[in-house]
Amino acid sequence: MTGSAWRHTPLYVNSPDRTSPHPLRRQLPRLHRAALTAGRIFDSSLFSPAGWLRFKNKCFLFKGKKNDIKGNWSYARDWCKEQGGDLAIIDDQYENGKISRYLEHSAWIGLSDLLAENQYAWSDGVSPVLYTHWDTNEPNNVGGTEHCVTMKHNMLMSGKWNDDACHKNHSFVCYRKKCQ
Ligand SMILES: [Ca+2]
Ligand SMILES: [Ca+2]
Repeated sequence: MTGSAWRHTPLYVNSPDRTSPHPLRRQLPRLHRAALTAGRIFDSSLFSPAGWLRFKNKCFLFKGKKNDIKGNWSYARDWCKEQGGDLAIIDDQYENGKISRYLEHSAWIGLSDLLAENQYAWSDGVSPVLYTHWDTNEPNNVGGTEHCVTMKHNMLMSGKWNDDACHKNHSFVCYRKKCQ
């Protein structure tokens, strides 16, 4: 049955006293249980309704695919904060690997050495740097102007980190604790 047929099917037919439910009416409890079950599966699966992806206890959102917005590092951080999160904080190889598989372009993450050269810190100001995954010869602070970090993605590889100039527009990855 199509969705519109479902909406327009009366639940009571040919029953003047409305005590004889339409056959569909008898299916409602089962349909309702199925919907609830589907909801639970949906909630605990990778995709949340708003597009956040759950990897263990964190949720990540990927911006900048195809015609989606891109931005410089500050814009990206502000955008993530408006969503109740921050730029992605990556604490281990598992998270790095999962994120790298969803990238379509190199993307900003929350790491920078904006406050002090070569003293890398996460943009929330408190999370310790537990893990890094620098590409070969990175971070190299080219021209003394590279203070924000991307996770690289290209035809050959995905997932290695590079310090880049913060004013460049890139895709970006947000994170937050709750998916919804
Ligand atoms: Ca730097
Ligand atoms: Ca670099």
